[in-house]
Amino acid sequence: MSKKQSSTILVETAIVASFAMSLSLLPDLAGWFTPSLGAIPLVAFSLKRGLRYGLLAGLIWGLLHFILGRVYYLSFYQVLIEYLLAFTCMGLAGLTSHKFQDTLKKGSLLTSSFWAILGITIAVLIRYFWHFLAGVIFWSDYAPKGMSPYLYSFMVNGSACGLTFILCVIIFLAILKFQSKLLKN
Ligand code: 218
Repeated sequence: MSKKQSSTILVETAIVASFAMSLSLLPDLAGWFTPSLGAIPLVAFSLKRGLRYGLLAGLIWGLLHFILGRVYYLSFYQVLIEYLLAFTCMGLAGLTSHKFQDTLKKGSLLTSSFWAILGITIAVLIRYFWHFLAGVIFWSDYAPKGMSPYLYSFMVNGSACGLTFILCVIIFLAILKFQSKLLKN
């Protein structure tokens, strides 16, 4: 890849991270149960440009929460897990990027959808695993009286995880069907 290409992709990375952050700023309707809209551009970008740029975009998305004062701080390790580790993990969708690109170039929409959905599943599950863990360790005081912290964290983060996954898959498949050139590396 030429120097010009890689600097263009770095600019794209910053733009995608900012777009994800601006979607995170939209008012949420159901608190921590709300799906993460910013995950949509992030997984699409990771599948297009690959793992390294995806992880970098996720990290920048996480860091932007600090700059904009949108971090919910309970403790140092909670913030590290939820805003650096968890957000960076969204870029793991790039793990299947090569397979996705190969099959997309061959024109096989069904196989490329399979690889994309696999990448999205890995990224969303691992991200929300970290939120689940942080929920058990750091957020248990917020659980309704008598409810196990595991069940509470699973209900909150499991719902957000499921909704985020469904949204990412539906919108990604729509882009793949109608504007697949946007997703080609
Ligand atoms: C049970 C519980 N409540 C709240 C949180 C915090 N949390 C959950 C999901 C996503 C994010 C990142 C910002 O959107 C945060 C901080 C939790 N982990 N568990």
